Amino acid sequence: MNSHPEKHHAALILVDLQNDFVEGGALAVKGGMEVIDVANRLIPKFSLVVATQDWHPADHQSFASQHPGQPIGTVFELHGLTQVAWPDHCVQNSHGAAFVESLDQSGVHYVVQKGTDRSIDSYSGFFDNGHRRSTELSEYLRSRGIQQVAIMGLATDYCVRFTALDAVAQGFKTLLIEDGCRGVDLHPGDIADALNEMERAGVVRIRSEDLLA
Ligand code: VGL
Ligand code: ZN
Repeated sequence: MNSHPEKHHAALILVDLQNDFVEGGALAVKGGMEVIDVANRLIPKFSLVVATQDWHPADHQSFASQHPGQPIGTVFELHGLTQVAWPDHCVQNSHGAAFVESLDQSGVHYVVQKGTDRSIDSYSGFFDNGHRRSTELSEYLRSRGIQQVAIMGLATDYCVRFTALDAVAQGFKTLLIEDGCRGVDLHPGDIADALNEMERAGVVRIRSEDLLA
């Protein structure tokens, strides 16, 4: 399979390249800052670049702080869905929610904000975790003739994983840029499991060099 995107039908999707997910942030992903250079090298290669932005109200119900006695990293049920209790992160208009300063934001054409409804989490850039509401990202991409997406960002085992799985399910040929991703690995093996799950679903695993050649 040819992993080179056809310039006019491919979009780059940058997942959650925000201060809270890199070193020093509230939900820092190990090595998160290392993927910013990968993003900056890829951005000029795509005619369409989309960035997702985790964008929570301060009282978002995925925050452990909203559930006294619920330690960070533990799992609970939230309105019928399994939910990890996260530290407060990516609060709307906070520094943590802003894109990493060194990211070439001038090359980003469209920002998808997600996780804005306090009652449900939204790992994917396409739908909330219950697939109850769409962000209309699919429609946005299709209306621009996009048939293929290349995805990278943070975190491999959460927002990247669900964005890629939804992209495939929405009918996009979906490439995962592995060296452009870092994961949480709350339980060791979560990152490897996420990569395998994406591959089984039809996601094609590539490296940034494959797109830069
Ligand atoms: C994410 C946990 C909570 C992510 C967002 O970007 O992967 N993970 N919110
Ligand atoms: Zn979040």
